[in-house]
Amino acid sequence: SSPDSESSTPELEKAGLLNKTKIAEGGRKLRKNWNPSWVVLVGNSLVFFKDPKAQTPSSWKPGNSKPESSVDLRGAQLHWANELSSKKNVFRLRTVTGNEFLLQSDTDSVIKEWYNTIHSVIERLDRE
Ligand code: I3S
Repeated sequence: SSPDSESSTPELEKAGLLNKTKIAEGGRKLRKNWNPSWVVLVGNSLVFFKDPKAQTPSSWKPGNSKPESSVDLRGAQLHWANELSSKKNVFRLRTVTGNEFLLQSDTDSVIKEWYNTIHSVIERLDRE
């Protein structure tokens, strides 16, 4: 792609299904509630949608599916966190506002790719 499109338009970097639980909101600890989530990395944000498979076909037409929540990756911290769960392949994402999420996949290659991609976005934002 041209340098122009890379610098101006937020591009879709990655999308897929992960298990997700929010464990803190504004620094306040929350009770875990794991759920499958459709995760989209676009521009500087990680956007969460409800698991499309859990929805009716009509509720997930383009433009019809609204995000459940979204995370600004600027200044965020990313760490492997297998000690925070009995599940394997868990990492923790902490935003500057003190929201914390655990993300997980049973598939090693899937979680590694997500970790690496999110990590590179955070590093890019740190350099800006
Ligand atoms: O870290 P915890 O508290 O052991 O996490 C487990 C619990 O949140 C549990 O919920 P209840 O305590 O409401 O039953 C969840 O069902 C588990 O999935 C949590 O542990 P894992 O190890 O799956 O993250």
